[in-house]
Amino acid sequence: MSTPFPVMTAAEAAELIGHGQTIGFSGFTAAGAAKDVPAALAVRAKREHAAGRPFKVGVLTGASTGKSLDGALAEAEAISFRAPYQSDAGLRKQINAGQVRFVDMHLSVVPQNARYGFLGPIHFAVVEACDITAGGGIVLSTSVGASNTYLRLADKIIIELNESLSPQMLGMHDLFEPQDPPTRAEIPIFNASDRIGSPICTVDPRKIVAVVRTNRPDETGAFDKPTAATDQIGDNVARFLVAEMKAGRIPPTFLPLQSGVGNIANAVLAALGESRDIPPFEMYTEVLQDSVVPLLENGRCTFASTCALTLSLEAHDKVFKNLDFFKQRVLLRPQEISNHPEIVRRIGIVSMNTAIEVDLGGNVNSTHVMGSTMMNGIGGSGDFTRNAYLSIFSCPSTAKGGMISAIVPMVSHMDHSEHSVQVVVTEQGVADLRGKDPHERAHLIINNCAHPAYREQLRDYLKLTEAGHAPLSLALSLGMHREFLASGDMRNIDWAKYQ
Ligand code: 0RQ
Repeated sequence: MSTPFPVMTAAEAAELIGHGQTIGFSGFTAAGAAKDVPAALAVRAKREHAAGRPFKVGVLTGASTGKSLDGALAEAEAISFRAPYQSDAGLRKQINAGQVRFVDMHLSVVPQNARYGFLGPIHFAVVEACDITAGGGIVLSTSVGASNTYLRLADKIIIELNESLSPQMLGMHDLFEPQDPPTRAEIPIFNASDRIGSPICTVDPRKIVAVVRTNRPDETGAFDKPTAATDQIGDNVARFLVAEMKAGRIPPTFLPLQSGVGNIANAVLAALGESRDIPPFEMYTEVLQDSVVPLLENGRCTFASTCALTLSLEAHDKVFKNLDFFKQRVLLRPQEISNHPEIVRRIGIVSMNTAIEVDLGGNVNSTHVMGSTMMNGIGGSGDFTRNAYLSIFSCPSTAKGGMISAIVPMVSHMDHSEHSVQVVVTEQGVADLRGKDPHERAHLIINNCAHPAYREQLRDYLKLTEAGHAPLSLALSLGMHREFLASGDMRNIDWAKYQ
């Protein structure tokens, strides 16, 4: 591909970026994340640090990224500020040590916050693309994330032109940015497959200061093998949804599904795909993982609107070898649209996300271990949960070999409140919280979702709670967390110790 823009190496492009600047990178999960330029920027930062000069940048992305972006920049101690979601272990350490300022946000609001000026100036957009025209038309790659907004807002643009991606990706994206208040109109999506925007992102070509040719695949990690617990959770969700359909609370044509990231989400989708009682369904989601590829091939999933194709190398090859087939069935949207509350509410999404812990009121913590240690971030789980037709959270009933109960009297941090969480699922069973008062919820969650090793302790806690609308003891509600911090095992809880 010839291009009229300055072609340079990643190292040369990294030299254009200054200390203290903010960069909007492409990447929504490792899919479509910039790779060579951030890796080169990390090398530059190390060189600057060795020479005694400060070098840190603010990093905005779509969501998490790959090891060449968050991993390399964290390792080089080159990140001053990071938003909105990340999953790199090294960066997580720096965030929790207070070395990196991390601002967790609902993913759907990141682009509008950038437009409103809430995130400060964006000096550079560094975006992976699979094609670029002389007039500044950019065909994005395996995710959209917030790239369309960063490209428009940034002072300068660096494109990583990934030549390993088929240029035939043209047509897989649907790029649309809403107007800003006070004159915002509706987003005219009425079905998961509706196209409302442009397949390319057009930018002012004068802003493109560098094109870096690359051919690196996405740095997507492999999935862990399913466990008995993840399979059982998948099964429980599938059986619950079948019963809902049979009861007439889900239409016989079914509803579009959203599913989070990770092994549990992958297992849930696999189970839904296998269930012959669920009709072929659509997805309106933010991340499309491996398990959906065979479902698209065999027609169990008829259409998937997503923000990212987060695929292992094998699944990626499958899709790209048969791209025309998948282009008819998959659409990539900006995160502002894939996660937009307006669309989620309108088309009636069934949302399925993963919890770290759930409390007896039905409040969910998706982000912080023991209240203070950030795991990844809220991601899109709040965008979907709050606005879903039916919101489901699942998790194994215990963590860390049984020493932690995922069902606790009160969550140590709250991301999704009892007002938004409708159904809780563990490998033990399903607690359907709709229409239940706080006392009924507490009993349902203990009986149906808590691990048997914790049920008695949780029932004892309920006996010790004050009378009132909600069963809560201000003195004891974090007792199980305190016990874990004291003895390393929540099973040792003795409520008398904490009264
Ligand atoms: O720790 O990695 O040390 O083994 O948390 O837990 O069970 O492997 O599950 O990978 O699906 O992650 C909520 C973090 C779950 C994720 C969360 C420990 C556990 C393990 C991971 P190890 P699992 P997953 C779409 C929607 C928020 C964003 C979201 C997440 C590690 O799903 O980040 O949903 N969600 N976005 O041992 C202490 C507990 C624990 C615990 C689990 N109660 N206490 N540790 N762990 N429960 C995606 C996007 O928005 C892009």
